[in-house]
Amino acid sequence: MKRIITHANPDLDAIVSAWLAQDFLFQKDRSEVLFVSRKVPENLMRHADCAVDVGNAYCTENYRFDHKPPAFQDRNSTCATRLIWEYLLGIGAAVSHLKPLVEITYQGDTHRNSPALKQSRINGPHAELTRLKTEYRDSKTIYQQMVFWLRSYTRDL
Ligand SMILES: [Mn+2]
Repeated sequence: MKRIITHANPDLDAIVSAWLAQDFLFQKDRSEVLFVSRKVPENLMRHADCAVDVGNAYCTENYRFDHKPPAFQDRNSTCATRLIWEYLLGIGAAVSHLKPLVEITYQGDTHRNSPALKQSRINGPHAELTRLKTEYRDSKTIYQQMVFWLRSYTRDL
């Protein structure tokens, strides 16, 4: 069982990057996502097969995909979702159609603004995550529901 870690109370960047790890990086391997404190305990970090949007490290060989310092000086220069997506593109995974999702996730994570982001907050992934957070408290449940939604949403991209 591969273990992916990200932060508790996940935002869209944490959710999409963890989902990319599950469905496209580990695909045939069974994997689970653990939601941990943003200050990741050392032993959890060491034993994770992949870390997204936590850990402050960017190292593709170890599947560490965080965009916060010291990994990147400016955390807004990229996001965890974009980092793992670019890595997957590089190894030939079938993820190029996910570019619009990666773009709005990045814009939302870095407080940019665009018509696509506004639309996402109306009826796209941002809206769905906000809705799920009013319905559920538990990170794991919110994540699982969001994964179902993402799988069907990205079928039409
Ligand atoms: Mn992020």
